[in-house]
Amino acid sequence: MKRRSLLQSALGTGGLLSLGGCALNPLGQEVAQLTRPLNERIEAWMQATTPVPEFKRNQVEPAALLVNSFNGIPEINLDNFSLTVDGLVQQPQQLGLSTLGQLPQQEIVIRHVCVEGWAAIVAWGGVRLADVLRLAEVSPLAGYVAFESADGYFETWDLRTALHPQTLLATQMNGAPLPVANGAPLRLTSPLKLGYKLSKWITAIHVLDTLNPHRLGTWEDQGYEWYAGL
Ligand SMILES: Nc1nc2c(c(=O)[nH]1)N[C@H]1C(S)=C(S)[C@@H](COP(=O)(O)O)O[C@H]1N2
Ligand SMILES: [Mo]
Repeated sequence: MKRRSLLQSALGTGGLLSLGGCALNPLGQEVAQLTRPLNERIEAWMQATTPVPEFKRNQVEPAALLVNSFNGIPEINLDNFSLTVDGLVQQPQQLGLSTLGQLPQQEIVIRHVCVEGWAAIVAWGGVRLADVLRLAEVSPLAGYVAFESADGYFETWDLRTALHPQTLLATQMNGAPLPVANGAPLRLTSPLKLGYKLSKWITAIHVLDTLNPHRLGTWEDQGYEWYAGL
């Protein structure tokens, strides 16, 4: 039902009506084949936009957030820092921090959960990853996103969770600039993923159509679950 109405609005009813009797069926099928991946993506997007309930600002637990870094704290030169967005996109980007600062800013108050057995309610501020990906014009063939970090950490995500409006590239934590230990200048945060999916010190985002099963992520390649949903 949904798919049919989307297809109709995409083509315009006039276009469909103007096709003659026997041309309608074969062409209609062909169009349905061609547009199916895009329609599924739009449906996935609509499902994904259900907001996850958040905590109140006065519920944050600053002392409960432990620093968890497998490879120390990398040195990042902020003067020439830029975030790369490339892969299956129409407009690859090199985004400086001032450009990211001009995008709409959002704060989310969510629980960070580490599989090692601790959790903390944190207020994160920053830009929606969806807004950053939109700047790059993601191809309808894309299905995954890979994140590279300055400490060598690597992660891959499904595009649907990446596009969720509460998935942020954070630059603020509990109302202050994000500390370097927690991933400054840019780290992922989302109420939909476990801690190890939330890469700190992100330097590059690659948009992908398929995943390399041997390169799913720093912990995933050692047996941790890939989706890691909360
Ligand atoms: N680049 C990078 N990102 C990372 C990690 C890391 O070691 N390197 N550790 C992950 C894990 S296991 C967790 S729980 C969180 C911890 O975030 P925090 O140090 O800000 O509490 O970061 C995640 N992102
Ligand atoms: Mo973690």
